[in-house]
Amino acid sequence: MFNSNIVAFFALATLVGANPLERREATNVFPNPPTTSSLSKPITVKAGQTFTPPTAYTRYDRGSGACNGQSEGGDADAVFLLEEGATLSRVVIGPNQSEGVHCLGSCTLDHVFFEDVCEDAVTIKQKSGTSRINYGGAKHASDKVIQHNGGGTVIINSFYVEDFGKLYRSCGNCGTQYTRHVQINDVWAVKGKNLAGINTNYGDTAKIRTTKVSSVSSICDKYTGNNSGKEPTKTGSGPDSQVSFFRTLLAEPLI
Ligand SMILES: *[C@@H]1O[C@H](CO)[C@@H](O)[C@H](O)[C@H]1NC(C)=O
Ligand SMILES: CC(=O)N[C@H]1CO[C@H](CO)[C@@H](O)[C@@H]1O
Repeated sequence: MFNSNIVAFFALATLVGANPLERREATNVFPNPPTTSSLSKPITVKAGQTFTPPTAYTRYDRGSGACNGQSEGGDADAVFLLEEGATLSRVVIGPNQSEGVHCLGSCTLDHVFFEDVCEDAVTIKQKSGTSRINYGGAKHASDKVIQHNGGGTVIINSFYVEDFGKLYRSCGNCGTQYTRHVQINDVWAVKGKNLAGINTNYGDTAKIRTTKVSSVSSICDKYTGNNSGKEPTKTGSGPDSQVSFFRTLLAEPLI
C-alpha cells in the first residue's frame, strides 16, 4: 500500500524537475564575453542536447561583415541551429552575424544575450509544442527579435529588450500559416515599437504580464495575416479576447 506522503513527495519532485524556472526580474546588465568564436558554419545542437560553451558567455558570431541589414537569410546563415528539444545556454551572440538562433523544433534558450540583432535574433520553426526564451536579452533590433514562423507556443520569460522594432511577431505572411500563441512574462522593454504582433484571423493569442516598459509605442498589435506573402494589414491593438494583459506578482509561480 502507498504511503500518501511519499506519493506527494514524488509528485512535487516531478513538478520541480519539469519546470525548474524561477520567476525573476529581467536584467539590463549584459555579460562581458571572455572570448569570441567566429564560426564558418552554424553549430547544430542535436535533439534533446544542451550546448553550454566551455567558457560561459563566449561570444559567437559568423565573422566580420556577416550582418547584411534586413536581407532575409536562411538556416545556413544562423549562428546556432537547435533541433527538437535542444537547449542553448549561457552564450552571447555578437553583432557580426545575420540570423542569430534558428529553432528547428521546440527549443529552450537560457541566458542567451544578443548584443546587436541583425536580421532577427531567434526564428522559431517548430510545427507544434512550446519553446522558451528565458533570462537573456537583446539590443538594437531594427525590426524583429523573435520571429515565430512555425506553430505552437512561445514563452518569453525575464527577458530584457532595448532599442527594437518588435519583440515578438507571429509571421504575417508565411506560406504555411498556423495558430500561434505567445506568453510574455516579466519582460523589461526599453525604447521600441511593439512587444507582440499576432494574426487574429488565424486564432493567435498573446498573454502579457508583469512587464516593465518605457518608450514602447504599443504592447500588442493585431493583424490580418495571409499565406500569400503580401504585407499583412494591421487591424488594431489589444487587449481583448485574444490579447490579455495581466499585472501579477513575481512570487506567483509560472505555468
Ligand atoms: C565585427 O566586425 C567588424 C568589422 O566588420 C570589426 O571591426 C569588429 O571588431 C567586429 N566585432 C566584434 C565584436 O567582433
Ligand atoms: C487569408 C487572408 O486573410 N488573406 C489576407 C492577406 O492579406 C491581404 C492584404 O492585407 C488581405 O487582403 C487578405 O484578406
